[in-house]
Amino acid sequence: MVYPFESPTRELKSLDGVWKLRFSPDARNGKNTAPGRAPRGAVEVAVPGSINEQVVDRKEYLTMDRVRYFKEFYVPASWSGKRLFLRFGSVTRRAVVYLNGMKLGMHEGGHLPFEFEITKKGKPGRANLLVVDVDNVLNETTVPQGNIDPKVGGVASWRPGNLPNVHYDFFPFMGIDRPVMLYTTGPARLESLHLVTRRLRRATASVHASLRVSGRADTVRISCRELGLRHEIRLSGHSREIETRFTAKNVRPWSPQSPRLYTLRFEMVRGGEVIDTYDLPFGFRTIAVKKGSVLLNGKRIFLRGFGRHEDNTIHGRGLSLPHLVKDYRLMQWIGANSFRTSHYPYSDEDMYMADRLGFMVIDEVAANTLSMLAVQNKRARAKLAKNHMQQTAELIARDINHPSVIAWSLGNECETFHRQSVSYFTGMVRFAKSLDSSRPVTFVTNTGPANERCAHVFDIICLNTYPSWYTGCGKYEDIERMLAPAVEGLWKKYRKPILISEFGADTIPGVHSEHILMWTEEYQCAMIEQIIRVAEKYPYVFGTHIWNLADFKVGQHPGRAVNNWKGVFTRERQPKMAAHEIRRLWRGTGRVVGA
Ligand code: GCB
Repeated sequence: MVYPFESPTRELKSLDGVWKLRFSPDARNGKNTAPGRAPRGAVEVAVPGSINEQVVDRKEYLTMDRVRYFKEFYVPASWSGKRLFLRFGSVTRRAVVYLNGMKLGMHEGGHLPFEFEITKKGKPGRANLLVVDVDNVLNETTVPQGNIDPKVGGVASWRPGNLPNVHYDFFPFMGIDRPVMLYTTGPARLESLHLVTRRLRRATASVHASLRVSGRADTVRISCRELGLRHEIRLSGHSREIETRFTAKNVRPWSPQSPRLYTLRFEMVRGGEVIDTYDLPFGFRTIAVKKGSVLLNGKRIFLRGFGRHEDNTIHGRGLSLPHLVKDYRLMQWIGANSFRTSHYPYSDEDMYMADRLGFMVIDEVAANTLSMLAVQNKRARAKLAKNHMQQTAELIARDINHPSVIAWSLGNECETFHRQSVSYFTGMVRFAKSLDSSRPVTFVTNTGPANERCAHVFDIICLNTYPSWYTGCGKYEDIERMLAPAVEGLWKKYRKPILISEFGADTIPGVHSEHILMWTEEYQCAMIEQIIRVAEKYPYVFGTHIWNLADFKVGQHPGRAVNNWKGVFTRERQPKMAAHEIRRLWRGTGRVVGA
């Protein structure tokens, strides 16, 4: 699947807006046929947007249960005879989709797009009814997991009684979180596209392309006007899978300092006529791991940035473009050059912005704090692995062409300290590499060198560590002493580059103390500054990501007051004191406030 950009042959229609919603008991009673029209009593809800913060009823706010969405829309009469597709940017977490009473299919897993061809089912020039059943029911084999009995121990025991019942530290928002689009293509079209810059030397890039096409065409043409590039592939017989190579000359490589993108045009040609056009913004760059360093275009990189969340007031996890623009502005203002999509894939819109603005991204699948103890029997573990692989495959297929993506993260804090996890993650890494061998594969661990068992199967290590917060509470002066054994120990044992991928302090905006106490703004400044200073001394540490860019919503738990307060900005994106301090550190502005 490729992102639906419009083009000379493709038209788009957004189905975003106010939809109808039913917290639908009938669906739960097993009467699972989609009704012909929106029932009376359905409430209104905005799409895209998570449901939870749009409602006021407490039960509805906490819901992870099944709901049913309804949307009436027109397929323009002028689209008659064209191939027609219906695309969801993401639905969290499971969707069953019906059009005009017919089931189109289902999709399992949030945070990733899916689409259906509706050429035969959509009615041009007439009203169409779309019905989407959505649920966020989690168990030990879903990715992420939820409703795990804390008695199994390990990560499942972290937040017993958390409401909603997930053992991790972010609110399990549900709903149609990203744009819904209707779009047309020509009679033949590009189905999928994987481009990898294999070699980039003296401004000449050698690119390997794997394409899948559908429909009748005799030629696929790849071109780039700015580069004077033209490459044609003749289609023979019924072959729809294409492997090809082309060379681009006089290329300016993509980098954070100069995020140069070129428009690559893909045309389906039949009898000399172009019947479908697809334009992809693409950046040429290479990424490699060498000894203790990560190299972009052959040069060592150092990441400065954040773990983030897709989280905003009212929108929940729903895409809000003004918030997205603001988050990038704030990251630029503070001097960040990178982030991790903690703890699930972010929107397409976010990833394209990272390409354009030159951010380096560690792209994480939604495998957050997988409890391996909860899947001790073989069948359950195999089911979890299958879901994990499916989401990894969908993530890689969606994001492989983004120059901003420098690594795949296969999970965050997933009990990699068990012996049984080794075979699980060995298989997972092998699988990811079979889909993309051009990028490093990583994972995020909070396990020290003594207990870590899986790091050897990954290319780089992301370490979450909270010295002076969860350990050595309040002792920010001791950070160097606390950090050293973890960082030096992991390096000695594995000899792989390390990113300090999380560290931080909960900070209530406006709370101060001359004694630099936990939860105050002074404490956040002091501990972040210390960790950055210490981490930057290690030659094999290739970056620091502060937890978190902004405060974010969590479930109910005695350790949290509504939000996780480790943001450097508030949930409304106002800077805390630390934001100014970090800006001074990263941009060398030399002053705490002012331009
Ligand atoms: C972590 C998790 C993250 C939490 C954070 C915290 O290690 O990866 O999801 O929010 O710690 O603040 O406790």
